[in-house]
Amino acid sequence: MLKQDVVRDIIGDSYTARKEQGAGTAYVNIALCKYWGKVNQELHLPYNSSISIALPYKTHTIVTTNPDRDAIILNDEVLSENSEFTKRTVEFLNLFRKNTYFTIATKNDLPTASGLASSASGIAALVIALNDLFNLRLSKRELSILARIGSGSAARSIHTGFVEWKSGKSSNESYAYRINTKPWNNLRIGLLVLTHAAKKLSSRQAMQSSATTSPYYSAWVEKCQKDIEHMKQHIVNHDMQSLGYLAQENCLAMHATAITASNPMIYWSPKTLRVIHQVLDLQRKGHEIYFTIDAGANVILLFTDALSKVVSNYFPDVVISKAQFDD
Ligand code: 2P0
Repeated sequence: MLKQDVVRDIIGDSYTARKEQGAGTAYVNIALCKYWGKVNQELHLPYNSSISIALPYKTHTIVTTNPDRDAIILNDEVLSENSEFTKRTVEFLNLFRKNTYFTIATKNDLPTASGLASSASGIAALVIALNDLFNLRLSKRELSILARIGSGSAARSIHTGFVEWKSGKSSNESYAYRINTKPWNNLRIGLLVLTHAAKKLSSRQAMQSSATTSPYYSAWVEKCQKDIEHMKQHIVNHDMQSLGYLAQENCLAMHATAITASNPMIYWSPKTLRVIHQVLDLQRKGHEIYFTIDAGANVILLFTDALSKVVSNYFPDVVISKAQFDD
């Protein structure tokens, strides 16, 4: 099965632009139980399920048809055909075009100091905008599957709140849904940008290298199966301490597979390691603060509002936000 078959299964062949423009908004997500490796590279079917929380930073995208060529406008700037962003967007649009081109105008509302990636919210917003343009009225499950074939973590950005992306055994089974729980209003997420340097190896390459060469990869997948079930309980219970420790442990296990790949990826900088030690010290002093780290050097802190002052004093550059629970 190819990506194109997934699209055809979901939207058929007879779709066309039904209005002048389609619009879509999607939020950034941070994984508490990580996605790290694919069983199926073409369809982005992951080895394990993952869980994320939405942040209040979003991508808003407007799509129109264009008779002449694709045009990609990012934050009011027309991008060149050769930019990575244009290439990735055009490649994804190829799955949806029938003798037509598109103009994509996309805006990211992320604080520049946040160090957050917008690729997941970007693909999710584009899928929602295409659904609107073609007036397809797809379900969130179908939108999540379409976002997944663009980029795995985008499957989760179709929703807000706490989200589980079920690994599934086939394309139809591999989608994200919102975990049913009441909003957790005093949860806080702190973003610590420690470097603006580009990654040396993309997550896509690094996760595959971990999956195929790390001696610990099978232990990681086994651990994830347990972590997912525990994490869901901690979310429903609003249990900061258990959620924080588990998110931290899951992150370290993911990084262990990257560090032990034959092409080792050590994403942490000396500054990252310093923050890790600072957080562990705070924990030993009894503070409920925890970290998670994605495929990069920046650190994400998890705590409740009661600790916001302590966190701001300790980490003056931290950008603190609530989680996003509204669509
Ligand atoms: C996550 N990451 O769960 C993990 C944690 C990075 C570290 O999802 O190849 O950009 O497009 O499916 O979604 C980054 O991977 O990879 C990611 P593709 P994606 O958030």
